[in-house]
Formats: sequence, C-alpha cells, structure tokens
Amino acid sequence: MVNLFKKAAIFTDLHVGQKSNSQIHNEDCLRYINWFIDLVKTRNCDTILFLGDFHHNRNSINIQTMDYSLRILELLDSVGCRMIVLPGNHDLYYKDKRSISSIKYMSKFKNIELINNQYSEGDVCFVPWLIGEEHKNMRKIKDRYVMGHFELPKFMMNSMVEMPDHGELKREDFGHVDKVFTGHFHKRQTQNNIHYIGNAFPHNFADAWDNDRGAVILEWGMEPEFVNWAQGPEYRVMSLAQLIDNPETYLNTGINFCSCSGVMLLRKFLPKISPKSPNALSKSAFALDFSSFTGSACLFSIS
Ligand SMILES: [Mn+2]
Repeated sequence: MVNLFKKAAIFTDLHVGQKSNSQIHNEDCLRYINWFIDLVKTRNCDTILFLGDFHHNRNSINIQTMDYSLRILELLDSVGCRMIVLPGNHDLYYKDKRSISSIKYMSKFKNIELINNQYSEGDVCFVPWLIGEEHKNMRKIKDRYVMGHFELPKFMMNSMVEMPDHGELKREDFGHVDKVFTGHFHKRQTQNNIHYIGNAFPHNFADAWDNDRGAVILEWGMEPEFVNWAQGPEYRVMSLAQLIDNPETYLNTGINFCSCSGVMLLRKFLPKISPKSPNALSKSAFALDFSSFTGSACLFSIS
C-alpha cells in the first residue's frame, strides 16, 4: 500500500466569520493562511489536511465572510498540493446528519477534496464530525493514522473545563491505531496517541495566555511537529490592579497586530488611572471608559 503522504501540513478550526462576521477576525484568518501556505512551501509538504470548523456559523454566511472564505480557498487551491477537508460541527447545518454544510462548494476546487463520510486511503482514515451511532465504528479502523473532529471525554474543552464522559466515544476506542489527530477542542493537548492539534490561532478569552496554536507538520512515521503562528492575535486576561501596578509587564509581552489598538488605547488611558494624575478616574470608571473606546479590538478583559 502506498502511504497517503510523505509530509503533511495539518491545521484546524479556523472559524471564518466568528464574532458576528468580524472583519478583524476574518483578516486574521487570511493572514494565518498566508503564513500556513509559506510553511507548506518552505517545509516541502505534499499534502494539506484540514480537520474541521472552517466556518463558524451553522445557519448563515455573511457576504463579506463568503468573500474571505473564497479568497482563502483560492489561495489554498493555488498551492497545488492535494488538500483534504473534514467537516466539523460548525460546518454542518443539521445536528443529526451531514447532508447540508457550508463547505460543500469546496470540492469544486481542483485540488480540494471534501470528505463527507468516513473514508480510508493510504493507511489514513478520515472521520467527519460523528453523528448517531457512528462512534461505534471507531474500534474497527485499521489504518495507521486517524484524522477527525472528535469530542472525547477527559480532554480540556478550553483552559478551564474538562469534557465530561457521556459514555459514548472514548480515548480507548483508538487504542489500536498509531496516532489520532483531531480538531474540535481549541486547546492544543495530547493524551497517549491522541493529539488535539489546537485551533489555528487564539480566538477569544477562552484562549487567554495560551499562544501554542498554529499547525502541525507530520512526516510519515515520525513524531508530529507543532509549529506556532507567532504573528497571531494574543488574548490576555488580568485584573485592572495587576495592569496598573505593572503596566510594562502586561503591555510588552509580544502583543501585536489586531491587539495593537487595544494596547495603544491602554497606553493612552493609563495616565488617567495614575493616582498622581489630576484627571484620575476610579478603576471602574476607567474600565467603562476604556471598553467603550476599544470595541471588538479590545483583547483585554479588565476586571
Ligand atoms: Mn471549533
């Protein structure tokens, strides 16, 4: 049997259109894709794998978001590598079937294939978001690698919350395969042979202080290499007291790009909370004033 790939570049959970079709988020998606394509080329990957949740909204796609999606797919298609895409739960219109998705049109691109039903090729098994009793088939997979969008208990749903066990799919169901790579939970994490590879970049405050996101390079038979996207947005949660006491510590931690307006506004506003300032505001007044200026560009949660 010929292996599916020599070297694959894997990414997941882009969520184009997140935050009510935020242009800042969609621009981040586009910047991420340009970085990812550079990675594919510089590392000589022959295959691109996407593990689900391309779009965010399950019901409607805004026109500007559609435009970003199209540009992103044109860029990925133009690389010339084979690209295989799995639908995640956010791509599916129905909860109990996969007949309608927001990514069906992807298969119209020359180099992009959408997998809508479990499919094996070259010792790799592709498993779209599971519905009904499909989870019972996982124990029968005979391939070396499994690519999926799984909801496995005992993994972290985000930095704080562990997925409870509902008695369906479990880690042990994949005990017989070499490695599993999956999207769905956005925090990068590994237990035994199962890798949640992490979303493409931090999306919101559930991802605060955790910038280990980007992509995976998987050379056949080797250990996976996790690569971080250093230019992605970064989320920080801190108390206002922490910020006032050590502004430089919290404002100079490599925060960049779309967080810039937040950082610059913070710099502008800091004198207002200095006790020495003649116009000093109370901490609560500052927080209100500040949040009204930053809007969706605010990457700081001030408590
Ligand atoms: Mn997701």
